Amino acid sequence: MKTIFSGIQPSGSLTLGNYLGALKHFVDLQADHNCYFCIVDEHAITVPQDRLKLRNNIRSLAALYLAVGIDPNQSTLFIQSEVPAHTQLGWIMQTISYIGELERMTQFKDKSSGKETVSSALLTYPPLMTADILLYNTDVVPVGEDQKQHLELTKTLAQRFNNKYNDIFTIPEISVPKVGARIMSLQEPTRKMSKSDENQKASIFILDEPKQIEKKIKSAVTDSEGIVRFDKENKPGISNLLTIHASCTGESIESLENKYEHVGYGVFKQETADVLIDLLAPIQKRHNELIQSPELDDILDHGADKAAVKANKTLAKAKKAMGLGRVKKKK
Ligand code: ATP
Ligand code: LTN
Repeated sequence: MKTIFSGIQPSGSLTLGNYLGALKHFVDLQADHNCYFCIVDEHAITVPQDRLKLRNNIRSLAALYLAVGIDPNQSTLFIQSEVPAHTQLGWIMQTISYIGELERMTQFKDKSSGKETVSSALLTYPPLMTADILLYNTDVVPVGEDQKQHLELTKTLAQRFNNKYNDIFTIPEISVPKVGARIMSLQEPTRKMSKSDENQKASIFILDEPKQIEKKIKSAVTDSEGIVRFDKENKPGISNLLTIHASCTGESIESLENKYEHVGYGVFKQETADVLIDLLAPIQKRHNELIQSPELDDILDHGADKAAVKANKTLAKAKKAMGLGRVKKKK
C-alpha cells in the first residue's frame, strides 16, 4: 500500500480552495493508502500569528479534517509541533539546501514582498516541508497546484541527501487534482483564493454562513459578455465559478456550459451558491459538534504517538547516515 502525506497550515479559516484543491481528495485517497494528514502549525508561524487565534485555528482545522470525512481509524491525523522529529529533520534538510534555491520559491517571494521584516523561517520553510514528507517514506503528496514548486524542491533535496550520504529517502510524487487544483479569488480571479487574503469577499470559507456564501458568489467579479462559457484567459471570473460548480457537483464543465448557456449570470450564480451551501452545511454541522469534544483530543494524541514512531525511525537513519551523535561502546 502506498503512503500519502499532506499538510494544511492553521493560518486562518479554511477556504473552498483548501477543500477543493486538497481536503476533498484526501478523503478519496484514504481507503486504499496509508495516509498521514498533518496540521502544520510550525509552518504557520513563519509569518506572525496571534497565539489565541492560532490555538483556535489548530483545533478548528483538526475538526474540519474529520468533518469532511477523514477517518481516524484509517488515517493518521496529527499536529506537526507534537512530533518533534519534523523540526529535527527540518534542520538537517536546511544543511543541504542552498539559499539561492530557497530565494527562488514563489511562495517566499509573494509572502516576503513589501514586508519590512521577514523571518528567516519563511525562507527555510521548504526544507521543513521536505522533512514532513520524507519522515514517512511518502510515495504521493496530494496538494493544490501552488505547491508544485515546493514538491520539486523536495524531490531535489531527497535525491541530494541520498546521493551525498545514504540512500534512505523515498522520492515522493506530487498529485494535483484534474479540476479544482487552483481555485481563484472571487474578487481578483487571476490570483489564487487564499485563506490569508485580506479581502474577506475574495474567499469562501468552509465555515461561512449560507447568507455570506450567497452574497460573496453574487458579488464575484465576472465580465460583461453575459454568456456562461469557460475561457480562463478572457473570462477568468466565470471560468472560476464554473470550476467551483463542477468540482462541487462532479458535473463536467461542458455539461454546465450547456445547462447555463442561455440563462445569464444571475441564475448561474444563484445555483452555484445553492450547490455550495448544500455541500458545506453537513461539514459545518459536524465541525461544530467536534470542536469542543474530548474525542478530538484522543484522536490527535493517538495520531501524534503513531506518527512519532514512524518519524523517529526515519530521523534516526538520517542522523546515522550523516554521522550525528555517537555509536555507543559495548560494556
Ligand atoms: P495561506 O494563505 O496561509 O498561504 P493557503 O490558503 O494557501 O494558506 P495552505 O495551508 O497553504 O493554504 O494549503 C493547504 C492546501 O490547500 C495545499 O495543498 C494547497 O495547495 C491547497 N490550496 C490552497 N489554496 C488553494 C486554491 N486556491 N486552490 C486549490 N488548492 C489550494
Ligand atoms: N506548504 C504547504 C503546506 C505543507 C505541506 C507539507 C503540504 C507543509 N508541509 C507537506 C504537503 C506536504 C502549503 O503552503 N500549502
